[in-house]
Amino acid sequence: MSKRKREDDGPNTEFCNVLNELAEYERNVNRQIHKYNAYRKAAAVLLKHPTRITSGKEARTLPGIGEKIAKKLDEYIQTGKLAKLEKIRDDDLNLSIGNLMKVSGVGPVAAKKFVDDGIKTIEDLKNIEDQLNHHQRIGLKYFEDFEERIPRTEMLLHQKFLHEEVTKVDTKYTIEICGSFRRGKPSSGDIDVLICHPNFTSQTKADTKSDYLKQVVDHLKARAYITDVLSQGALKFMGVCLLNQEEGLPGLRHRRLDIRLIPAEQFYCGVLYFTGSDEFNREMRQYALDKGFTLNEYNVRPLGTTGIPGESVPVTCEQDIFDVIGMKYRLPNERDL
Ligand code: 8DG
Ligand code: CA
Ligand code: CA
Repeated sequence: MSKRKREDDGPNTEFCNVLNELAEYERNVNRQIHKYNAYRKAAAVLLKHPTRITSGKEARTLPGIGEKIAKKLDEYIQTGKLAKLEKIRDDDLNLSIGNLMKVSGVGPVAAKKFVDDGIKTIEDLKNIEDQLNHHQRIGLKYFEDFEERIPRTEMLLHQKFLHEEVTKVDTKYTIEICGSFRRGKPSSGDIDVLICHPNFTSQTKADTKSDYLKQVVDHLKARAYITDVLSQGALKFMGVCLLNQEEGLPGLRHRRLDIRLIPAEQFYCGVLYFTGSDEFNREMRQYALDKGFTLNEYNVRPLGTTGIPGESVPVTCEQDIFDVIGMKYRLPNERDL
């Protein structure tokens, strides 16, 4: 039901999946964001735990796992199932919402509203296209394609194509494909592209900003690589792409493509952030805080005694960021927690 598919197996993955399913239910059906967050946090803690937990009591000793969650874990450990989860899985409302949310552009709020209006299936959605926004229409149009993850072999072809084409626009562009691809995963949900240009920094005036991303997008449209636009601003493009048959393999599918233009001096903090994983980002951010720095997708800054961030520290690669906060460097493929 989750849009994020986990591929990694750890000793507690099974328990994490159970908790994540409960989380989705609380968010999507009950609109209980606090409960959602509590389950998500507990799942993240268990995912990182090095050994398989054997009881709720043991789980209770971990941060973020309280009595209620511990009880559920006990029930699951002892009986191999969870009554609440069985009920949820049979809950038509939950199933319908989860199903509609598979469409790109349909979030939990929209999905719930559709179901309340009697629109419960993908087929139902196709009958009310006029009530969908642009993003949702595109999501529906490529529904089958977007359901498929992108094999790494194809990701490598996108990478080659994008490198070639972006540097044709201007050799000064730097481009990096981030996300799960950069972490070395065997498949990716979408293509997360970051670009920068030395003449575009956070000091660049607003009126000249617009061009650096637009030029790249226009070129990729002209090459018939970009087929649809979901949204486009000066700094962020969200859309759909398709490799040419001659570029790669037969039977290619349309893929979700995001391109972000990052001010040159922020590029490596951006690459670090958009490489993830998001659990790793959270951990690194906390590590930075413990060492007196604040780290985000834009920069890394020292925190003064007053807790107010100072000037951002200049960095010229990802390694620099690790060095600044005194953390041992982790290769992208070591950032899946
Ligand atoms: P996938 O597409 O193969 O399913 O996985 P992914 O590449 O790891 O996930 P993503 O959703 O495409 O996000 C890319 C990276 O962006 C992620 O690895 C880390 C960073 N990121 C966060 N938080 C968030 C967030 O809330 N939304 C998005 N879109 N990205 C986030 O750390
Ligand atoms: Ca991705
Ligand atoms: Ca993405």
